[in-house]
Amino acid sequence: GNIAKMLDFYSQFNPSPLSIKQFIDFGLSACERKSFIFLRKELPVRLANIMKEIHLLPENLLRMRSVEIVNDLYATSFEEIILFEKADVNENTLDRFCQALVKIRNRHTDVVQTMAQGVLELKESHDVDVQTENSIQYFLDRFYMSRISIRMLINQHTLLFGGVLDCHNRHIGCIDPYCDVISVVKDAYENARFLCDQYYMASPELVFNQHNEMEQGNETKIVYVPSHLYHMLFELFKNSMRAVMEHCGSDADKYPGLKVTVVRGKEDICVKMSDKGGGIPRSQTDNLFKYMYSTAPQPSKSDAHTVPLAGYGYGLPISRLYARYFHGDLILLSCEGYGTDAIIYLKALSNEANELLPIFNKTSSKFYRALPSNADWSSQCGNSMATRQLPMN
Ligand code: W6P
Repeated sequence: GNIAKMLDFYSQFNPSPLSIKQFIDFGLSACERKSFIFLRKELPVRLANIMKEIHLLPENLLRMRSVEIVNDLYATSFEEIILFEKADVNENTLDRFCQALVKIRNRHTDVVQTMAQGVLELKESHDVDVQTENSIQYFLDRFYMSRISIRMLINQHTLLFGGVLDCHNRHIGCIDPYCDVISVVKDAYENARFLCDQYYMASPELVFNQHNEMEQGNETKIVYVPSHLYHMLFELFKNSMRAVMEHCGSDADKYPGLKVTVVRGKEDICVKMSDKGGGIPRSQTDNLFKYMYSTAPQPSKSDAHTVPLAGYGYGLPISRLYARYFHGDLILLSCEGYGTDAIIYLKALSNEANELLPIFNKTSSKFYRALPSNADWSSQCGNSMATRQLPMN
C-alpha cells in the first residue's frame, strides 16, 4: 500500500546525526519553522530506517504479539508525521505538529518493555539458537538506540517550542550546558540508596574523588543531557549496591563504600564507580549486556526475601546505549573475588559528541542472515575470538 511506498522512499535516506553543539546552536537561534522543516523529513527517515530493520527480524520473533504491537505503533506514528510532508508552514501547522509529537512520544512510552515481552514470548515458545540470539542482540541495540535518538529530537522540539518560554532556565531543551556531574551522581546515589535501604535495611556509603585535569580544583561541568547521565548512574548504583549487600551479608556491621571518581580530561569525561561487592567472573561480564540473557526468568522472583535490587533487566545494555549515543561508552571491569569498576566515558567536547545512529542498508541487512561459522580460533567454548563481532557502526 501507500505506507509501504513511503517507507521505501524514506528508508533510502541516511539519518543526519547532530552533535550536542548543533542541538545547542539550534536551540539558541530558536526558529520553530526551521526545526519543523528539519523534523518533518528527519523523523520519517529515522522511523523508516528502523522499521525496515524490524521486518528483517527472525520470523519467529516477528510473529510474537508484542512485536506486532510495536510494529503497529511505529506504522501509526510514521503515518501521522507523513501528513505534514506537504503542509504549508503556518502557525496552525506548527501547533498541530507539536501536538502530534507529544502524542507520538506518549504512544511509544512502553516500547522497551513491550519489546522485552516479545523476546520473552519467543524464549517461552521456541528454542533460540546462537545465531538468532546474535541477530536479536544486534537488532535491539540498534532499535533502542534509534528510539533514544527519536525521543531526543521530539523532546528538543517540544521543549523549545511547545510550552511557555522560561528564561530563568539554563537548559536548552533537555541539554544542560552547565551540567554538574557531581550533583547528578549524588541524586542517582540517593535514589538508589532509598531502594537499597528498603530491600536490605542498610546501604553502602558514597565516597567521592574528583579530578579536573583542565581547570584544577573546579567542579566538573559538562554539556550533556542530565537525564541520560542520571539513567546510567542510577543503574550502576543499583548494581553496585546489590553486589555489596549480597556479598557482605545482612549481618555485616560495616559495608564497604562505593567510590565514585569524576575526571575531566582534554578529550574525555570519566565517571568511575568502584564497588567491593565481590566481583563477577570475566566470562560473565559480556552477558550483563545481553538482552536474551537478561530476560532469563529469575528463579527467586516470587520469594519476597530475595527480591533483587537490580534485576539485570535491560538496565545495563540500555545504559550503555545512552553512553554510546553521544559517542561515549560504558565499560565493566571486574576482579572476581574482590569487586567491580564501572566506567562511563563521555566526550568532553560538545562538537565531538555526535549522535551515533543505526543506518539501514545492505551491510546491516547481512547481520540478519545466517553467518558462516568462523572456526579460525581454537575454542570449544565460544570465546570472543570465535564469536563473530557485531559492531554498532
Ligand atoms: C557487580 C556486578 C555489576 C554490574 C554493574 C555495575 C556494578 C556491578 N558490580 O558485582
